[in-house]
Parts: sequence; structure tokens; C-alpha cells
Amino acid sequence: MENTVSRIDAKKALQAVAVALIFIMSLGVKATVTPVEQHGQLSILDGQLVGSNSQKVSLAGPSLFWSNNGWPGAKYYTAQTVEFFATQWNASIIRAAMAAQGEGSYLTDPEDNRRRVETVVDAAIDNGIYVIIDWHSHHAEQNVDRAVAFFTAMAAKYGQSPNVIYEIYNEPLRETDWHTVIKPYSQKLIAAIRAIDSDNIILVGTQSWSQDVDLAAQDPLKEVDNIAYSLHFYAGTHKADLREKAQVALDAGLALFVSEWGTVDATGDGDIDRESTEQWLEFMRDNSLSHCTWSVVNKNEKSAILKPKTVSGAPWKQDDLTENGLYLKEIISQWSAEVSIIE
Ligand code: IDC
Repeated sequence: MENTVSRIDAKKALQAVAVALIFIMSLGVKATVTPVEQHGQLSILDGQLVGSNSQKVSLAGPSLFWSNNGWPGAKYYTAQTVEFFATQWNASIIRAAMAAQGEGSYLTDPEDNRRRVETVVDAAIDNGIYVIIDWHSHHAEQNVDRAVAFFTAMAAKYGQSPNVIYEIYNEPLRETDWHTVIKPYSQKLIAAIRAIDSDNIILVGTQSWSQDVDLAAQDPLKEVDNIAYSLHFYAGTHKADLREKAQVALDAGLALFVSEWGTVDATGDGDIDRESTEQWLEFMRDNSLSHCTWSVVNKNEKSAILKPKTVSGAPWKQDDLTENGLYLKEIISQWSAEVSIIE
């Protein structure tokens, strides 16, 4: 009798050890396989973002706010912010929206803004996630030489790193013509980057605040590899008609990348439109699009992820997050699991 009991106990103990071991190993696997270790060098294959094994990749994460000196987003360009989103939100990408217009931007204060971007890029590399270096401007064609010099420096410093994605023009305005202004600007920037970095992804902004991807499809860039076109939407304002434009571009074989989107109106404010957001999420899942959402800031506007009272740095508690922050956390933290189930 005693023997039976001790055999059962021993078996139970062994089982418990095995479960504990599997649990510890799974923690180890999770902690060691980062998104960049998993996907490696990204490229565009037949209009789709893929990893080094040619598997489809769909990344998700937040966009930082404008980086201007003195603006409310600048204080969040820290290593702690990047680590927070990588580890607490399971983000596979983060976007540094480097201000390239107006007071306190890279145009007036290049060292401060470049330092902020580099802090974020270095932290993304440390955390094994992808990072977008975005020239956040609505008038990039007015400062082509500055943009060329900046991206040349970024390519020289980070071109060897698979983590880095270049976004050369956030949002050209509606009146900024694709054919005669944006396309030639993009060709110059792409040539400057490709002179140093032969393969990292380059995101090209499109006419009308990066919405007219259908216009780009009529006259795409030729003889350049690993280019994706930016598609931006704000769910409260943009609905099925913008998805139709996106579908035209996808059908024409363009790779699209949602480098910025919001759950609210295009103003960055207004109510969260969950119904429209869910439709957009389905569209992005179906087409395996990658996306970054607006934005990491504590400004008093509905798209802000942090409450106005949240002035300290990361890590943040649930109570520091706005309604939008909580919703986006749910979306981003589940994204890679959802996408892999679909595939
Ligand atoms: C908005 C900010 C807002 C700021 C404004 C300045 O949310 O606080 O006053 O910029 O221009 C974009 C832009 C992004 C905008 C965002 C919301 O890329 O810079 O941020 N938006 O309007 N495109 C569509 C919407």
C-alpha cells in the first residue's frame, strides 16, 4: 500500500516537473525568438512583404508622435518606450515619426531630432523588432537635399541592420502630383539609399495624404526592388471607397504598407469607430498588410495612446492608457497569433 502511494506520488511529481520544464522552455523560446530573428531580412516578393524564408510577413505596432522639440511626443523617443511595446504589447514594429517640417523639427534642430530617432532605432535593434524611420512631412519635395543627406546618413549607419525600414515621405498633400512631384522625389531618395543599402524596404508616400495608391499603380516606380507604397487610413473618416482604391493597387501588383492608421477621424480626434476599424483590420489581415497605429503621445486627442496625466516614461500601467490605448493594445498584442492562424 505504502509503495503504491509513493509510486503515485513520484509519478505526480515527475509530471509536475515535466509541466514546469515545458513551461520554462516555452518562456525561453518566447523570450529568445524575436520578430527579427523569426523573419530576418525583409523583402517584397510578388507584391507581398516576406521574410528571409519567403513566408508572408504582417507586422503590427505603434507609431510615435511628431518628434519636434517641445511637442508632447518628443519625450517618448526612449529605449524604455520601445522595450515596453516590444515586451508588453508584443509589437513587432515601431515607427519613429521624425518631424521634418516646422519649428523644432529636423529642419531647424537636426541634432536633437536625429538623436531621438537613433535612440528608437538602437532600442528596436536591441529588442529584435522592426523600426520605420519616417520623414514626417507634408512638403518633403521642398527640402530634397536635406532628405537625401538624412537618409544617406541613416543608410550608412543602419543599412546592414535587417530591422530598419525607410519611409521617405509621410504624406504628400492632395495637390502634390504623383507623376511630376512625388515620383521624381522618390526616385532621388531611393537612388541615394540604394547607393549604400541594396535591400532594406523603402516606403513611398502617395498623393492625398498617402491614400491615392491607385494613382501610383497607374505609373509605378520601375527597376527598383523592395519598395512598398504607403496606404494611410483613419477609420472614422475612411471607409470602403478607400479600400477599393487599395484593392486596385493590390490587383495591379503593388505592395502596400499601412505605415500609419487611426481608429478615429483623420483629424486625430473624434470618437473611436470600432465598426469601421474592424472592417479595416479584416482587410489588412486578408491581404497580410503590415501596420503602425497613431500614436504614442499623451496629448488631449482621441488617437493618443496615453492619458494626458501620463507624463512619466515607460513602463506604463493599464490605467495610464486611454480608451484608444486599451483597444490598440488588444489589436497589436494579438496580431501575430491571429495572422498565423489565418495562414
Ligand atoms: C496630427 C496630430 C495632431 C497635430 C497634427 C499636426 O494628431 O495632434 O496637431 O498632426 O499636423 C496624419 C498625419 C499625422 C496627423 C494625423 C492626425 O500623418 O501627422 O497627426 N494624421 O491628423 N495623416 C492623417 C491623419
